Amino acid sequence: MSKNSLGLPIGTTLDRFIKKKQDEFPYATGELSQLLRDIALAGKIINREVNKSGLLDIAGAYGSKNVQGEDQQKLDVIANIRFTRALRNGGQVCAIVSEEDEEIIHLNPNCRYVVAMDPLDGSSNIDVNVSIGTIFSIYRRISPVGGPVQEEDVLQKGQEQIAAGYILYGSSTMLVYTTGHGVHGFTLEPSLGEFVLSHAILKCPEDGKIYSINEGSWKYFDKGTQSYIEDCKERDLTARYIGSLVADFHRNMLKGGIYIYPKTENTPNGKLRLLYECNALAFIAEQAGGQATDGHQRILDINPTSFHQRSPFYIGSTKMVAHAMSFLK
Ligand code: P6P
Repeated sequence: MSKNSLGLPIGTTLDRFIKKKQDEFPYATGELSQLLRDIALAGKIINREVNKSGLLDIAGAYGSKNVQGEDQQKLDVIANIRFTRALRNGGQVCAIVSEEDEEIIHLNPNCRYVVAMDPLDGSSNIDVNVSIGTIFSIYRRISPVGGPVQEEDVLQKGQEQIAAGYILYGSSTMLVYTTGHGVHGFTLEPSLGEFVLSHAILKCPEDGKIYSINEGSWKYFDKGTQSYIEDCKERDLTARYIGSLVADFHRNMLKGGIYIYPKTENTPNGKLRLLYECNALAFIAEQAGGQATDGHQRILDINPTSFHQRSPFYIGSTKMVAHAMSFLK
């Protein structure tokens, strides 16, 4: 039977992969395994709804704004409900921080894991059938199990993540995650309803020729970022910007590239949120051999001070991020 680079048979399901990885850690209780399964289940449900959003009355704006003051899309709200319900029912999570909720969502105080998530990033692309994604981070709580979840349980450095991943609802639906032992990608086989191992040990090329940034905001960029973009053009690099972070990040991780959402006059701390966008993708990028900074420091070293704080974001191939940062000194 043909095997992949992990020595696993082709067609290994996510469930079998999780179990195999759990067996490699004698003290594993199975709680994290169950949590990953719960996330995968919610991802399948969202996938089903995303794929039909044009047919059901679930596309378009919901009519309210999220904590960021952004118009919530109907699928934003649906995704938030689905993920919260899956994690509540899965029984492994004590609290959630979600882009769609201002405050901590308290679940079961007897559980050890905290989840920070963007249930559906890039959702304004839903109506025009462009790829979108779910992003999640998993932490162990700091406060005692059984007691009320504290802010300290949520405001942990990205370096403390136990696991992180994303689900990309694209031309195929993929779940990509790490538990700190490499990055692995699973593709949903719709006829089976199973995520199947398709990208064992994902690695980000140390250099690349793709840069992703919204150049429409050029005049609001700092001089350093402007100079870096001019340098990219001088070197005939390729501009690719989908306007959906997970899709841009995923392509750049596979092919080599850099994604930038810098600080601007309108967004002095950048647009992307540290807890449930930057940290998760930074953990994955580093595990794949890439890099992620805020332009000056490693994303995973930033001490969070609020649930929805934003950060400038430079992420992708190590040599490209380092080169970009050389323009920002
Ligand atoms: P802009 C989507 O709203 C998002 O959070 C990311 O997915 C995406 O990369 C970025 O914002 C797009 O922002 O300002 O370029 O439209």
